[in-house]
Order: sequence, then structure tokens, then C-alpha cells
Amino acid sequence: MSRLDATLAAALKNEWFKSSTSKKQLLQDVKPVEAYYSLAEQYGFESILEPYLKWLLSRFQTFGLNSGHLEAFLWSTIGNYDISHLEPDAPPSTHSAYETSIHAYIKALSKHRAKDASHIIDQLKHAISLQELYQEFFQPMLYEVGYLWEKGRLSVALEHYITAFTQYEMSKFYKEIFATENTKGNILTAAIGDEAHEIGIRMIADMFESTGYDTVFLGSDLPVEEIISHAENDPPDLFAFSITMTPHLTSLTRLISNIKTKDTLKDIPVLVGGRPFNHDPALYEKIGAAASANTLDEAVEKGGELIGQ
Ligand code: B12
Repeated sequence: MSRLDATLAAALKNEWFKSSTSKKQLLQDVKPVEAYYSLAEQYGFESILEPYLKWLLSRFQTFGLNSGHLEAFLWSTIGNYDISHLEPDAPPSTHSAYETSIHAYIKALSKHRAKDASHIIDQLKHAISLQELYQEFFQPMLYEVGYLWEKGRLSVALEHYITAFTQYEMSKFYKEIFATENTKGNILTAAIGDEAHEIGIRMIADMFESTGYDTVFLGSDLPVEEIISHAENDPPDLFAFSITMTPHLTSLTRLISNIKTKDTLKDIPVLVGGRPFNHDPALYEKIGAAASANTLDEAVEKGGELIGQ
């Protein structure tokens, strides 16, 4: 066990837990606490550390613990930090107009009724645009799935199943997405660092593709050097990069500074997005990007402005 793992394990007292499995699960969640702390020193406590602490508080509650336990844990790791003003976020799907369909879709898949889930998507697709389906159904539905996992109400296996099924449903639209003529410019998209979350940036790439851009989607988990050499071979008009887990800011910042050292790439604007940028709309500037966006509409609008469309 590394020194950090041992410190974290000791800070989560055994007597707090009914089983060693619960402690093991929570240990995963607290593991990046120091990484968040040092990024917060650089980019701001309110926007970097506090969203993570709110989420940690929710995870502590899932395991039957409370803010006192979290405060004690923080005291033995990063030091004294006042969390009395922090409340876990409200359930996400309450913000969607398609809340009923979201719950029906998750319920169907939780019972492995794939045909019923597919039928929900088919009906919505007849009634609303692809953009609305992505932004108002898929995105809040996936946030809800994450929330249910966070609260211990959905297993990791079901979370994976619903995610994989949703990617399959999204792939059915690719014929329509790639049918558009691409005249507005080329965009290179990727999720950066050891990031496993790639659906957000996939949606962004799909939206650009379906509105007249030529996109290359490199997926996730590629070394910074690979992205640079790919871009040098065929420089795009715009980079669009995503991260979900805040600690991947380090790789993203390194990638952007590397881009700025290359003569063929240094003038290409970088659009960024994902969870940390949704928490802090000014974060993009601090890492040398040209802009960030939270929604598909906003991404297409800002991307267009950066390319000069
Ligand atoms: C599916 C999922 C996974 C899948 C990902 C599969 C895949 N192929 O993508 C798997 C199972 C691999 C996974 C793993 C993990 N996950 Co996860 N995951 C999710 C989940 C449920 C959905 C993600 C998603 O697709 N959202 C939908 C998309 C559309 O939303 P989005 O990414 O925010 O994108 C939108 C905007 O942000 C923006 N945007 C995004 N990128 C970009 C880029 C640009 C350029 C622009 C302009 C805009 C933009 O536009 C998009 C459209 O509106 C989320 C829940 C959530 N709230 O997101 C948890 C969540 C993100 N995961 C979480 C966790 C903890 C993990 C793990 C650490 C779990 C673990 N213990 O192993 C690992 C980390 C893996 C890693 N190294 O990255 C937590 C993170 C909490 C935190 N600390 O901040 C969440 C929030 C769940 C929760 N509520 O607790 N996960």
C-alpha cells in the first residue's frame, strides 16, 4: 500500500463502517482528495474543491456517514476545511422536460427490457430534434444514472449496461449525422488524460458534424503526444477537448501548452468543456483555452465564432 493509500485508509476509521466492502468503495472516492486540493490552490477552492466535497458528502451519506465524518476525514488529510455551508446537489433529472421518459427508460433497462427502452427513444426521436434528444433526454438521463449510482440505488453493473445501451441507441443516428455536407471547417475532438468519460465529447462532435463541420473524434485515454502528432499531420481549424474528472486538468493544461509551442498548431483555437468547466465558467482562461461551453447549442455557437463562421 502506498503512503497516500495508507493515510487515506487510516483517515476513514474502521468503526465508521458496517462492512470492509463499504470502506473499500469509499476509499476509491476519497483517493483523489490531495489532487483536488493542489488543483484548488492553483485554480480556486470554490470552483475546484467544493464541488468535489459536495459530492464526497453525498457519498459519505450513501455509506451512512455525515458531515462530521467528512470533516474529521479532511482534518486528517488536507487539514481543517469548513464544510458547514456545503449541501449535496439536488437530483439532476428534475431539470428535464422529459423526466417521465427518463425514469421509464432507466426502469426498463434496470429490468433488462431493452425493447421498451428502445421504443421510448424511437417515440422521442419522432417528436423532437436530435439536438433536443441529446441535450434534454440523454444528458439528464445519464446524470440521473450517475446520481442513482452515487446514492447506492443502482449497481455499477447496471450503470455500465445503461451507458453501453445508450451508446448503441446513439449510434443509430450516425447515418443522419454524417449525411450533412461539411463545408464549415475541420474539428479535432477528444477526451483528455486517463479520462474514461467520452459520451459528452461524442455528443459535441456529433452536433458539429450534423451542423456542417468535418469532425474527427479520437475517443479517450490517448497520450498528449499522440494527439499532437495526429494534429500536426493534418491541422484542424478548431480543437474541442473534454474532461470530466477534475484531476485531468493537469493533462489538458499540458496538452494546450504543447500545442502553443508548435508552429503549425499554435494559432488554432481550443474549445474546452466538461464537468469542471460547468462548475466554473472562467476556468478555460486559466488553462490557456479560447472558450468553454456547457451545452450543445453553446458549443456549436462558440465553435462557430472561433472558426469565424
Ligand atoms: C457513464 C459514466 C461513466 C462511464 C463512462 C463510459 C463512457 N464510455 O463514457 C464509466 C463507467 C467508464 C465511468 C467511470 C467512472 N466514473 Co463516471 N459517470 C458516468 C455518468 C453516469 C455519465 C457520464 C455522461 O456520459 N454524461 C452525459 C454527458 C452528455 O454529459 P457531460 O459529459 O457533462 O457533457 C456535456 C457537457 O459537460 C458538455 N461537454 C462535455 N465535454 C465537452 C467538451 C467541449 C469541447 C464542450 C464545448 C462541451 C463539453 O457538453 C455535453 C453535452 O451537454 C456520470 C454522471 C454525470 N453526472 O455525468 C458519472 C460520473 C461522471 N462518474 C463518476 C465517477 C466517480 C466515476 C469513477 C471515478 C468511478 C470509479 N470509482 O471507478 C470512474 C472514473 C473513470 C475515469 N478514469 O475517468 C462521478 C464523478 C463525481 C466527481 N468526483 O466529480 C459521476 C458524476 C457519477 C456520480 N454522480 O457520482 N463513468
